[in-house]
This record gives sequence, structure tokens and C-alpha cells, in this order.
Amino acid sequence: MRRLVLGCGSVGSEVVEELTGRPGELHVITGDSGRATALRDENVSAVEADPHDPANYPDTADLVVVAGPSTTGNLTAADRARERYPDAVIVAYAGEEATEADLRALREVADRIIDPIGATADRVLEVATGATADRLRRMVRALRSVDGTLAVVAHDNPDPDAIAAAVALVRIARFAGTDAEAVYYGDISHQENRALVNLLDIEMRRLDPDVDPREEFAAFALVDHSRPGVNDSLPTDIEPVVVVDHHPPREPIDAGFIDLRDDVGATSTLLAEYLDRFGLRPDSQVATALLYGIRVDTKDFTREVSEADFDAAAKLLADADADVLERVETPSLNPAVLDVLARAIENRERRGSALASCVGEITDRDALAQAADRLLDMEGVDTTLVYGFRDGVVYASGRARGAGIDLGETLRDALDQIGSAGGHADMAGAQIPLGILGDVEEGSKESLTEIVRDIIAGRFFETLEDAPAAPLRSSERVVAFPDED
Ligand SMILES: [Mn+2]
Repeated sequence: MRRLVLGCGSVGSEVVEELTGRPGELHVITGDSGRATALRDENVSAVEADPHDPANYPDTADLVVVAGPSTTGNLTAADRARERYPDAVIVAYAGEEATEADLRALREVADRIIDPIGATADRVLEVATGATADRLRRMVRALRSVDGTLAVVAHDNPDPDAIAAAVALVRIARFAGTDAEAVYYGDISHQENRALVNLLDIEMRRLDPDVDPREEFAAFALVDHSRPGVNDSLPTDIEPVVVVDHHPPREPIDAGFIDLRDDVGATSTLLAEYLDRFGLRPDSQVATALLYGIRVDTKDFTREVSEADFDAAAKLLADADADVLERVETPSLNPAVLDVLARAIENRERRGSALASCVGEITDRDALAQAADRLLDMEGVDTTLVYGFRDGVVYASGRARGAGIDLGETLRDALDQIGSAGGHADMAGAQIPLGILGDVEEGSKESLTEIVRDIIAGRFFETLEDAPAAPLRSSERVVAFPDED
């Protein structure tokens, strides 16, 4: 490890002090003659020279710390160092008066920025030495080798961990100066995953498996999986430039840079660590996605969770959006469900503590169960039945709570003769072919609703009047019924 310190203000001195005595070489170039002399007294290789002039630089360096007192001076030195040592990790001190533009310019050339607030030599060195530094350097080198746009590929039908890891790696690639895009094959179908992508405005493009992606992308990075063509729809002869994953590989992997650590619970943990080590503070989108990725993959820190997962989550927490996370986990009601609930409330008929409601034509059968559930919350109601029809069949869903009846039995008694009914004491359902209710084909929607209501509600209330008592142990009465779980 050859380390070079350019400029030596107070932060630079702190860094030098930390580096002294560590294995490897250390060389300091500073314009401050007093400091150079003092360092030499401590047996540090230091010269008094212009830290902005490459003529003074040694031939090689693995790590360059630019830490003069002035922002513009450091910007110049970082620029020159990058030109001279394209593969080195460059850490630059921003100075106390850096503007946004200065920081942007510094980020263009440096791998990590030390901001004056909260910068300690320890943290700088943690990133810039040892195995981690090597990993960072190799990743940056792999990303910089891409000539064109890099596709960051999640596995097929990506889950939150894969989605988050992909957007985070896109961020790191752009930081390394490489154009990148997050992509996937298949669908983002799970409601919560769609909510995540929508609420966070995540840009992730679905690729067509029939088009060779090499027509568009110069290189490929894989996250949360490790082999092209296995769990993604890439051609198998692609050699990725970067692979970051936490699943144990089944076969050896060929890639420019591989980080495969199966002792962590999520790929998001690894990406959070990279962002941190590169000194990239994640924006709220990336932080929220990564935190959610870790939570989902570790089943809220209960499964295959490691210390690294906790560490990453703790760091992400500050930048994650708690409101979005909450909304992702409780996806909004879809309009069809809301509509059925509205009609169920509007059309309710009540007899004593029992309530039945016909919602007419439906598109979503699940909505009946949800409405039956919600109506049970009404004061004084202990039994509900919500029903509607679709494609020539009447569907009914019932709920009971503390009603002293067995609802499954009740529905069987009421409706089994004209259809099929069953379920549990507290949760049951029925299906009745419309044809059996008479000549309904000719009627209007309104009259159809009337007929259905008369028959279903009529039989339901009638049966309830001399309803079978609830069983002592409901488990004895459980009858499998396909519509109720
Ligand atoms: Mn994962």
C-alpha cells in the first residue's frame, strides 16, 4: 500500500498521524515548510513542495489523501492526482468553505469526500485502507471500465432487495462516472413491491427478453443474483462487470468484480455499506428502498440476520422516509374494494344483530370478504353477510363474532340446497348459480339485484332465527371451503 498525502492542513495532519506506523509506505507533500520539518522529525517521509504540481509526485500511489487547508487548492490537487493515478482511491478534504459546486467538482474526481463536519481520521482510514479499500478500488475500476451504458440487472420479478440494490448500484456507477440504468425482466407484481416503486418514484425499466440487451447496453452488473441467464433473462454468454449478491453461488462465477457475501441477510446491506464507504449519503429514495430491502429479506430482522444488516439499517434510518415505508406496508385499498364497501354500507339490511348486504355486480370477489369484515365493526352487529354476483354466479361472504352461532352451518342450512356453502364458525362463504334463482337472464340489473337480494337475504335471516349453536371448539367444525381461508 503506497499512500500519498497532498497538502497538510489540520485534517491532513490528523490523517498523517493516524497513518504513521501502519504497514505500507507513506509520503507527504506539503507547502508548509514548518510542517514538513516537524514530520521528518517524526521519521515521516515528507517534503516541502507544491502539492499541486505533479512533477513532485511519486511514480505510484494506491491511496491519495488530498488534505490541504483550502478548498480550491484541494480541488486542483485532486484533479492532478486523478490524472496521474487513475486507479488510486482518492480521498479529498472539502475544506470548511466548500460550496455545492466545489463539492460537485470534487466528487467528479475523488472517490470519497471528507466533509469538515464529523470528519475524523479514523473514519477516513477505515474507508481507505485494508481489504475494504481494495474492494472499493476494484469496484470503481470495474465500473470505470464500462464504455457506454451499464445495465444494472435485478433478478426476474424483482423483490424489494433486488430493486433497492439495483438503484443503489446505479447511484454508485454514476458516482464513478459511468452512465447506468436499473433494469429487470418479468414483472413487479406483488402489491407491496409495486407500491415501493410507485411511492419512491423508482426508475426501473423492464426489458424485453426477445431483444438482445447488448444492442443497447455496453456492460452488465448483477445484483441479488449472480449468474446471467439463471434467475434473470440475460443471454448466458454475458460476462458481468460487477456482481453483488448474498446468495451462496452454485457454481464459480466469472465477472470483473465479484462481491458475494452469504453471511449477510440482504444485498441491500452490501450496497448500503458501499455507499457509506464511498462517502455517498443516500437520498431518501435510495435509503428507504435499501432499508425496506433489508427488512423484507431478513423478515424484519428475524431471519438470517447479521450484525452488518443491523449496522446498515441503523445508518439508513436517518435518511429513510418512514411515511413511505408505512404506506408501502399497508397498500392503499384498490378502488373496486372501496366501491364494494361503499355499496355494502349503503345497501345493508339489518335484523337484530345480523346484517346482510347485496352489493350487486362485482369485479373482485376478495372485496366481499373485506366488506363483510369491516361491517362486523358496526356497533351491535355480530354477524354479517355480503354478497354480489359476477359471470352468472352469486358469491357470498360472511363473518361472525361472538354471535353464539356457527356461521358455516348457518350458511349451509340457508343456501346449500341452491348452491354450495360452508366454512368456519366465524368465517364462511357460499356460491349460488344465478340460473337457479329463476329466469334472470331477461331482467335488468336492478331486477336481478332485487331477486338475488330477496332470496339470499330472505334465506339468511330466516335460517338465523333458529340458527345452529356455535360449536364448543370451532376446530371440530372446520370445513374446507375454497373461498374462505
Ligand atoms: Mn436478497
